[in-house]
Amino acid sequence: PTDEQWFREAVVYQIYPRSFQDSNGDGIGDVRGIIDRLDYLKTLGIDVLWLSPIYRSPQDDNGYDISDYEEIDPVFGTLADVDELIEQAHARGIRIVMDLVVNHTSDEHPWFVESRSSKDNPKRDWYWWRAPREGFEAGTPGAEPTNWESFFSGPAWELDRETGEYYLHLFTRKQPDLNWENDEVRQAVYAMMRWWLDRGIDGFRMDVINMISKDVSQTGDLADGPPKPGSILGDGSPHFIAGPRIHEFLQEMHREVFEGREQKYLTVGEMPNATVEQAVLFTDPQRHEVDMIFQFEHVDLDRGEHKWDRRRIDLRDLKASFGRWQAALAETGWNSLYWNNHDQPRAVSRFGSDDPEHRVASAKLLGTVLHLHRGTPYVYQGEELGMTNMPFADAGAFLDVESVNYYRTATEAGADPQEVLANLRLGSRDNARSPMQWDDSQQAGFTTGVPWSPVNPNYPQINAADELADDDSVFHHYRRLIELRHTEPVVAQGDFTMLAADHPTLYAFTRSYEGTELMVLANFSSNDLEVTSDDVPDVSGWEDAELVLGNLGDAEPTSTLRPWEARILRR
Ligand code: ISL
Ligand code: CA
Repeated sequence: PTDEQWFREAVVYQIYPRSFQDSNGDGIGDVRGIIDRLDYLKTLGIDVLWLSPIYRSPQDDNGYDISDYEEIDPVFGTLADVDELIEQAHARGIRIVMDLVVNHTSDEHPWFVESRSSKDNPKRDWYWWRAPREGFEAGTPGAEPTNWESFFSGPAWELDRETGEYYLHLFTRKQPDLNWENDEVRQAVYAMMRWWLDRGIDGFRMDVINMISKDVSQTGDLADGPPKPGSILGDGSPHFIAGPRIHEFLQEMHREVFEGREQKYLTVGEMPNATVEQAVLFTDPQRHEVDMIFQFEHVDLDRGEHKWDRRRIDLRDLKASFGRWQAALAETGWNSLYWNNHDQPRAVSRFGSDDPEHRVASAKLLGTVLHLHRGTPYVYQGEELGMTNMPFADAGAFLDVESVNYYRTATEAGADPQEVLANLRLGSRDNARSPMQWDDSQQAGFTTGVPWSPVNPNYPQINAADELADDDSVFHHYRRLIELRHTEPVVAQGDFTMLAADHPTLYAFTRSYEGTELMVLANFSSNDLEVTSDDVPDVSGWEDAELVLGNLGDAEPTSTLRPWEARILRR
């Protein structure tokens, strides 16, 4: 690949700093903790680290509410620590990608403090301020300027009593949305991005970046969305997802921030609700927007009617989704690949099996399947150990603002608390945010103090120290998958063909590049699975193929895949 496309051969590892490694015993992970664990990451073999936000923040949404983009929050460390992290990572050939959260700031950011101070403040227009709805008294239900529901429950508008106007917040009320229609806002963001690049970082993961263009083109202003069943609130997303100026903004950002620099930076846009058609536009290298996006189709498959209702995923739907994204971005653009992140339940509990009997095999299977797709894989901290969801005792065990708000509003609205609790156990973001399990010492080696979020009680059985010492561990399987991407060109460059689309438990596909062909076969079930050319014609001719990597070690090549077995074959 050209140097421009280096990210095709790269594997990115996501760190949620608050839960990765505490270095000073205050119970919160920090930058020094990351530095201390760089050798672990080097052993795993990853190429890039993406850090969730460490900027100064009131921590209302664990750092996704930023009050100073050019300072590090004291709980995480200092700018000097970050400089050292960049240096130490680079010394090991690891790049650093920072989170860029510019759809909104904290309400404690000086920009917002000024903006809210009066109606004629020069920064008033940097955010979305609107008068109460006509005919309604400020502060009464329905007086919000539009009916949009916030992602974290309740209206997306908050009344500021001082000036009698509402401001827009798609997330918590401490996360006011920036007004990207305002040129000064955009220039301020670009200047901040350049400041970080000059500091030596290697790219950005852009938080909800497809929401920065709000649609004011229809009526000249923000407008109501379709009503949500059983609620006075509505769905505003048609008015802010991939709005009319989104491509213009991203192209402008590229010109103002990245163009003319010697280095090729990594850019990945987080884009809830993005369609595959949009993805082609966003990631077409000719258009100079972003290298790849995080799409949500596969992680929305187990959502029921309401965001929080859960149902078991049908493997056929999962394959149809991945297959569609692989096909659509085959020629133009590029895929990101992920099973989980800090907003999603743990992969092995959700797509595999966290039953002790199958956990290791299914965690390895999931890694095998994902890393062999065409695209850039992302590993979320602990995924490489097969870390599982948390056993939450009761509603009081949830810490995340999204979970806490959901529990409160849903039960207030009359939902059965047991049902709400069941939904939270499966879907809460807190599942992903329990501390990294480093070893079997107290608090899993994460902290010498009291962790901000409890460690999973299964840490004596699931931890990095044990896995490093065991060549058959999930960790070493991930290490081999990453190495395979680096050594076997077909993994990064090859075409992708999905097979057996209608099979309920077999995930099968081929990759091909310059005369090398790989086949991946994976049994997504806890039963034996017979794979013969009678039921899967494509396997004929592969009977004697070389086993490049399997997840059950001692496999005799037979036509039977054992529970959660995955094989990578080459010919
Ligand atoms: O978490 C979600 C579903 O449970 C998503 O709706 C999530 O809010 C969405 O993916 C946007 O996420 C990003 O922006 C949020 C922040 O809370 C998330 O942690 C971040 O990844 C607001 O900045
Ligand atoms: Ca700390």
